[in-house]
Amino acid sequence: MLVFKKSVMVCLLSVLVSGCLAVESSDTSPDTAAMKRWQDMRFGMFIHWGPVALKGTEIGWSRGKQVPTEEYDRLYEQFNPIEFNADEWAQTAADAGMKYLVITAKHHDGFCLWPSAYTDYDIASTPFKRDVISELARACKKHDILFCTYYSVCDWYHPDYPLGSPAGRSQKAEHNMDRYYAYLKNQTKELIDNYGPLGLMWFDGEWEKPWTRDYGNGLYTYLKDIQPTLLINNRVSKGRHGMAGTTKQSHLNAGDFDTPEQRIGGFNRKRPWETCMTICRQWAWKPNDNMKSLKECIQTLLYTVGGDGNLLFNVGPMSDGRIESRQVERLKEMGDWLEQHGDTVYGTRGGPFKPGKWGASTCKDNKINLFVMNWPKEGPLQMPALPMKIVKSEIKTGGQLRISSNEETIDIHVPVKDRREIATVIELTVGGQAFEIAPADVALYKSGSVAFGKPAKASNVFQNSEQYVPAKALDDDAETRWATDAGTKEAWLEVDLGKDMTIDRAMIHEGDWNRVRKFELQYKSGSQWKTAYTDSTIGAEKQFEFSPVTARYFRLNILQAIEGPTIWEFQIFESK
Ligand code: H79
Repeated sequence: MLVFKKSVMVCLLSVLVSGCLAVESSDTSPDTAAMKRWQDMRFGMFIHWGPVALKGTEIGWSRGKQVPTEEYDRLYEQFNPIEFNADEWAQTAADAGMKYLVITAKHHDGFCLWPSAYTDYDIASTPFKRDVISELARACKKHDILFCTYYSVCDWYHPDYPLGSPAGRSQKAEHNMDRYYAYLKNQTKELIDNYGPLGLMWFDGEWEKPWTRDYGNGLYTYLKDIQPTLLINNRVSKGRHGMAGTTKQSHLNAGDFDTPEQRIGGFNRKRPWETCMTICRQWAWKPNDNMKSLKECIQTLLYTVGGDGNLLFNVGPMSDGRIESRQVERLKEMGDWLEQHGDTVYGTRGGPFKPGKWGASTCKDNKINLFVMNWPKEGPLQMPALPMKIVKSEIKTGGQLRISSNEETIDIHVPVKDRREIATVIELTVGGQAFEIAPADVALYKSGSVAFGKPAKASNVFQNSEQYVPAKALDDDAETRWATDAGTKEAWLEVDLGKDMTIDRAMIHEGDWNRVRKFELQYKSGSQWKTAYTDSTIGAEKQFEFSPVTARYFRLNILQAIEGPTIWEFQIFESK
């Protein structure tokens, strides 16, 4: 009891003194200039490399699986990448239009790419001996690329770290987490001291049990004290929503940005984020791995920046030290595109038109860049009207452009022959700061639903992910959805039409999920919800009519579901 009281007191005091809870205090928010500099870069190179390249299996994860642990842990004895040329790697990144680089100084397998004073399981013990991290840091500096390191907080090799394999299937006999934590602090400090200042420290492996929020938040403040301009990802602490990479309780869990993995993050201007994604399938080199097409590569970048995020694009160099030539070529092709259109990417912010099937947009000062990636089957692409005048418009990928606008829409006409396979780039110059325009959805096909693009609320959102917000059911895009947490049996989605409207028809699309067993369509009358229609299942494109009701707020109320319901589209129509 005494202890409890004391801790409450301390909490209250620290709230009074620092003005807010632990990680919200000034020493745990990122350096503003460093954050802006990094966000302006938008595109970086991720490198996963180590002795495992000798096997061509996945770094860390293949240890004790495809490769027996004893064999994996001795690969370093043969690691001799004599073709390694840091200058070439930095040149490849620069030619791709990448502005920063993050390399696996240490992955989950514990091997260190630099000669560490705290372990012999490092590059100095290989036949190669050379300090890869040092050579790369220097080459990056020369090519004006911001150098950064990846460091896994889980270490399946280190005797002090409790777990010995993924999912803790093997435990070490004499582990000592506090001692391991000291090792980890020494090593990360060593990286900053020897190769810093670093752009960012990219942590990973934090989901494992031995890693606690206290360890994470402690490490965060420890490193920020050493280098205040250092940026640190959210995986330093706990609270990551799986591969979506967003952060639960970001006021409690340190971290400067979110980290969606192998997927593009949802539109978010409030919290910085960076998608990490592989150019092939595997993080580490794999022979004949499936490589992404140029279209996939560039569209991934554009959808990411259009959502206001950065892209950290991964290559896994081979065991001889070279990056596969087909990957170098693909990256160069991205660089060629950026050479032409870099001003629409670097230093821009996502929006104001939110990414969707149609494409994505970025903005800077009085310019809006549209990346149109899909067109309606017929007619022009219709964008919602802007609260600012369009003073000029230009098609940057060549050809003809005609724009006609009225109070509600901006119609973008580009003849089929002038539409580009990857993205048709259009620049709009507006009569004000484009970033101040409220972000809006764009529909490729218009349903005519009055709920389209209107403010929405929901009982819950799957992992609080931007990707599954209720707006996704109101965007006339049947490929995006509102999703609820696993195990949800009852849920609602509410829309505010902004004014009273008379509705007598609806279309709800649950795809082939068929999880709903009972639902009702409701409208608000005074402070009460009333039911306009009720039914059992939904399924694909369910259309129904009911006696006209007039209200401003409508909701889909799911009364019974067999699993967390997902709704791809919720459309309601005015009675004619
Ligand atoms: O370094 C690359 C991968 O080796 C590493 N992160 C990228 C940057 C990676 N870590 N984990 N994974 C890849 C996939 C693992 C997913 C899971 Fe989990 C770990 C599933 C359950 C535990 C993370 C935490 C996702 C959900 C909870």
